[in-house]
Amino acid sequence: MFELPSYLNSKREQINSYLEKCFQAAPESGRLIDAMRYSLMAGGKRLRPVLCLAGAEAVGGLAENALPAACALEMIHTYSLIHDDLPAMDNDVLRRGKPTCHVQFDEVTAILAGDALLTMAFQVLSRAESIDSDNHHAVTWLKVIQCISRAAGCWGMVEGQMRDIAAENNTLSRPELERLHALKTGALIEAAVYSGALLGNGTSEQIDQLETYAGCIGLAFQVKDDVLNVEGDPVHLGKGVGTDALRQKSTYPSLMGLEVSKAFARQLIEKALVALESFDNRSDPLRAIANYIIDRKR
Ligand code: GRG
Repeated sequence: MFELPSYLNSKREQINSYLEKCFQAAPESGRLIDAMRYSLMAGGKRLRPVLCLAGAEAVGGLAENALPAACALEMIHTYSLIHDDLPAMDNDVLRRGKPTCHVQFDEVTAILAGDALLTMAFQVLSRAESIDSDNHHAVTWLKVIQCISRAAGCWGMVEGQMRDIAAENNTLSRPELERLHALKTGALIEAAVYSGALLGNGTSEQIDQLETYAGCIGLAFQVKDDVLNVEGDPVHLGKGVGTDALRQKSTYPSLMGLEVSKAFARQLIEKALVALESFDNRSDPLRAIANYIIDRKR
């Protein structure tokens, strides 16, 4: 039977050692690199890179071929957390169970560490080593770069963040909230599964199904995040709770209540599992991750 904890451990090891390698290649050492490594290696769940590797495996490809994309996604995600925690945005002091980057270092260093992680992601994505002699892989990598850059920027996460900030002290309608989250959190999660499937040489039918899967788990992830912000344990979460209510943010629990939010997240996961029905047991990790997203405590 498939065991998610050992799968997650082995994939996290692979991801962490690749991330370490990226830093060994860095020409400089010092405060900027220290701040980048501090946040990147602070013990996140590695959900996006694991999804990328699992996406490659689900379509019959090798996880290893998707490692640069997986690690680039984690760099982009970490940059977004560093910037999100800044005084100008959420002004949070705790992240991944540790002082946030600007608290540990200072604001200027945190801004630059975020900028440098975002840039490093594209350096890793465009590595010449990933390209074969007939350039077939170059086309695939260009598609991956296109999809990840769309998801990270004004077609995705950054626009979602802008809407999130604009929505403070305002009540959003459910479609507005759904769109905000699809951009802020969903886009990068979708890009993770999609780029993994591309690098695993998935067929267009497989990729279509995986896009449905990813859309559902991306939203479920956010609904669960909102639920954890109401009833989670700060020790497990490694960050504060109750902050959404304090900031008067529109969230799923504030819009539809806690129990309805949990039922909604469960429905989304069921829909995600239906999208995987035509896949064989190589997609078991994706199935297990879908359930983990709503059962998680952090
Ligand atoms: C600053 C451009 C910019 C974007 C920030 C993603 C984001 C946009 C902000 C994070 C704020 C937040 C709490 C969003 C809710 C969902 C989310 C992304 C949670 C953090 O992701 P996890 O749970 O974190 O995967 P770890 O630490 O495990 O990687």
